[in-house]
Amino acid sequence: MSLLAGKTGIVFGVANKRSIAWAIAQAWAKEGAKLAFTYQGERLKDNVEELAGTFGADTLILPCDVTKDEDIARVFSEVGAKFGKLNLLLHSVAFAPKDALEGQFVNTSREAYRIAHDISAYSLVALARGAAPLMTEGGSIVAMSYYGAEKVVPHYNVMGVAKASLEASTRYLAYDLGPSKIRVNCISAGPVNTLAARGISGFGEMIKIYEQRSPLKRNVTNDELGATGTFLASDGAAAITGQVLYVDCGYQIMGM
Ligand code: NAD
Ligand code: 0WE
Repeated sequence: MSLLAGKTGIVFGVANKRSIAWAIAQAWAKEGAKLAFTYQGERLKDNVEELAGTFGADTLILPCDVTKDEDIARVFSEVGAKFGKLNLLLHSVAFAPKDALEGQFVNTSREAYRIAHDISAYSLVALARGAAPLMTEGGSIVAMSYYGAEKVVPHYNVMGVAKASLEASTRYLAYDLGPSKIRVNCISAGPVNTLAARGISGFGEMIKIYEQRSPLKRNVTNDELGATGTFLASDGAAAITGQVLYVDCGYQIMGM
């Protein structure tokens, strides 16, 4: 039962083995998808080559800073040359300058606001536009969001506003690309202890709060995010587009 046999995909956002992107990539590969990977810069090259290399020496691994149009263009040109077509795209990329996640939201600088939105939200639009011409059989685009998009999570600040933009962009992209049978959805994940979460003061407390208050009384696992990623990529989700799926042990339904 290989759900993604014959499908090709590209994964943006692997930094290390804890990355949500790596969990979803492994799940996609296990179901038979053939994957290409990108990494943000030289700093992460060795990490990604070591991880993605486990799928075979001929795995396509390319640098891509999502703030650079020329990087994005080169990635899709090389993916087109290698695969001929594309079925799946994972967007698992976010960044805001550290100081914007520490003080008050009211003090967000114009530059921090711009950077957070460029990397964390606009990049989905740019990647979808690059991928669409290769998604000749239709496709599934999946992006990662967080509850701070809809409710105030102290210190998430400008990232919450950028995630709201990511989720709205998901709906507009779903509308534009629907006629081409390209679906676009977000997974809104509960907190996961990754590189992007480490060093965030109070993150440990947040994990405990989910354990206490979520209906399932625990936190989401990377494997569960992989499984939802596989579902959204598969034909089982053929009629699901423009949605935000909460993979958070039910935390989002609670009023208190
Ligand atoms: P991570 O640090 O492993 O992944 C973040 C990725 O973003 C890294 O691979 C980094 O290289 C990439 N990135 C940042 N700037 C980039 C740029 N300019 N160009 C290309 N890539 C760039 O952390 P993660 O927790 O796996 O985060 C992945 C996604 O999941 C993010 O969108 C994040 O907001 C989302 N998310 C995380 C959590 C959590 O608690 N960890 C919860 C919900 C959603
Ligand atoms: O999306 C995220 C984190 C994304 C992120 C993390 C960093 C840390 C290092 C974006 N930019 C940066 N910039 C850095 O310099 N999450 C969902 C995880 C997260 O981050 C929080 C959270 C949660 C949850 C920040 C404050 C409060 C809660």
